[in-house]
Amino acid sequence: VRSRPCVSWLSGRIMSSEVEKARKATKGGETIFSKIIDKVIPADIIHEDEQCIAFRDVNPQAPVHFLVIPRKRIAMLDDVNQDDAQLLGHLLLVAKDVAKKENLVDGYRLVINNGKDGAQSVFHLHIHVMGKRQMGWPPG
Ligand code: TR5
Repeated sequence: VRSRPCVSWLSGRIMSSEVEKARKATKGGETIFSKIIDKVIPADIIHEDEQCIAFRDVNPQAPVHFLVIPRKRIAMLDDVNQDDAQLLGHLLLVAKDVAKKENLVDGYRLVINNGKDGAQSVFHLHIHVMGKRQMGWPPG
C-alpha cells in the first residue's frame, strides 16, 4: 500500500510576521481593539456609530485597508450566535458604506480571519476591508 505524501500548506510559502503573530495569539481578556473603542489609545477612526467603529489598519496590506469592529466584545466569528445576526448584518452594511466613502469604485476585498489557521492575531471580531489594488486568488 503506497502511503500518501504529506503536504504542508505552508511549504513553499513565506510565513509573514503577521501570520507568525497569529499562530502565537491566544483568545481571552482585553484586546488592543477594546482600547481603541474606549479611546484609550489612538486610531484613525473613519466611522463610528452606536454598534461599531471603523478605523484604518496600522499595517495596511492595500492602499486602502480599514477594519470594521463591533463595540460589543466578541472574540471571533466562532463566538457569534443568532442574537448577533442584526449586528453582523450591520457590520457588512457599514463596510460597504465606508468602502463607498473611500471611493473603492472598482471593488474591494472583505476578510474575516477566524482562529489560528485563519491567521487571526487580534481576538476582537473584525472585518478587514481592502481596496485600490488588484487582489489575487486564492488568498495566501
Ligand atoms: O490578523 P487579524 O485578522 O487578527 O488582523 C489584525 C489586524 O489588526 C492586523 O491587520 C493589524 O495590522 C491590525 N492592527 C493591529 C494593531 C492595530 C491595528 N490596526 C490599527 N491600529 C492598531 N493598533 C493601535 N495597535 C495594534 N496592535
